[in-house]
Amino acid sequence: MFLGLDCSTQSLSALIIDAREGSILSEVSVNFENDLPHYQTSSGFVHGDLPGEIFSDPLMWVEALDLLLTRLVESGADLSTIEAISGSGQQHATVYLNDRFNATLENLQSASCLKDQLAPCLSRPLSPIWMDSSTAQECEEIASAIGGNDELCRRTGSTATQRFSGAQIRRFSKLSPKAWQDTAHVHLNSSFLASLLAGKSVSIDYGDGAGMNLMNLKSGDWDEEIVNITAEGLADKLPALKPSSTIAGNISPYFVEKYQFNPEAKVALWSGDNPCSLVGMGAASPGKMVISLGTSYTLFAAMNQPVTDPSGFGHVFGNPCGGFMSLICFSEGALALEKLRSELDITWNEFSDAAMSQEQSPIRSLLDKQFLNMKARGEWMGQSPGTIYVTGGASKNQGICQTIANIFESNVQRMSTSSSAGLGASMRAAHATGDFSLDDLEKKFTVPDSESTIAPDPEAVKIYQNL
Ligand code: XUL
Repeated sequence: MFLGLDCSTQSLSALIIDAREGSILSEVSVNFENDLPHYQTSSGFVHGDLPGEIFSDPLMWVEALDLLLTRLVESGADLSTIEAISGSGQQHATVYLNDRFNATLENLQSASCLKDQLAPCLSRPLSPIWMDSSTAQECEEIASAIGGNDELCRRTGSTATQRFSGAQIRRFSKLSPKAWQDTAHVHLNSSFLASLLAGKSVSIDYGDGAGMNLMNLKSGDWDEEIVNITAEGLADKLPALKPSSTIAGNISPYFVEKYQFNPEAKVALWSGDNPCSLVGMGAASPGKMVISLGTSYTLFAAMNQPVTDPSGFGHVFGNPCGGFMSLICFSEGALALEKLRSELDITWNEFSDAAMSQEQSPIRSLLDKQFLNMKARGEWMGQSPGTIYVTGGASKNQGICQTIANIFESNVQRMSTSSSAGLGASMRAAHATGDFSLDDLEKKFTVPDSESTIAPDPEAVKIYQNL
């Protein structure tokens, strides 16, 4: 049995798989806003005082971990059967810890809770998360110091990006120099939570590490020059970078005593949610493309080589199964659909019917623009996938899937899982033990919805080719 945890913006979830049988045994979740109301978040985050600032409280994630494991045990899950654990974290969020972090993790007391023991270790009470856009100035400073965005993108896979950790770290070091001095470790959401499980400060993996504007894609190590430009003293505060399949160690005695884990259970490094989704969607080997139609749309695919986007919109991250992956984020894609639907005062079924027709309408026009734009923005990846896997709320909509098939000239297939990041994390845990091949895990767990294949319509394809 393998446990995958997923710390998203809104919730912390657990998924247990039986990798031999190919079944999902338990799924439990803690919703930050509803289950931990004392953090006063809306959907798991709070706005800061300054424009663009968006934070989460790392202690909320810590408290959620105890609550989640309590719920798992209450639901009847036998945690002594878990052989390995891994996890998926919302990308880019940074956690700032002082020099008490390691000693605290080594001496965790199961009679107390994680939150009370970790509270004195934070050198910054809040974590800026991926929704934060307060760092335009820091992005400019970093890019110009390294010789421009093209150079930064060539080395790290992305131009200077406001939500990425590098710019966030620089801003903190400038605005709070004293607290920056007290910071001994800068972790990501993913590596922070993995550290709690392993009872020591663990490495950052290539998948999530590449979302920091600090990792050199070619060497797989921190880019010394960029690290030094980003913030004074940062080099000493960053954990090492390691492949995502690294086993960090055995689970901390805290979890053995409190939740009856097997003391031999392994903790594999966590990764970012998009890299984990790549695995959970069965797309970790090149040739498949995933379009996730959540609140914001994302387009991602595995790549053998770190090809970068010359126009600077796309990103390159580490693929947790080796090689690289591309990612392009389209902000608020599904929100635009919802706005149009409510303005037209129609149901989703009526929306889908209009989307199936090639006749001009505001719906046709919006969808065409969204997905022609997506296709154009993704061209640098040089992929012509035979199949595009779709997931997320709007993927239920037949008209939207047909539009994607027509524009990309590919078959579109819906995936049944709604928790691809958590599933990917549990598959990664199984894969990291060396007992299961990726192929075997994909065949067992990443099966498209039966009869969900949507083929391109040749007449519509012709129209789009002209566009
Ligand atoms: C990716 C990104 C988001 C977060 C969501 O770059 O910012 O997809 O990972 O959790």
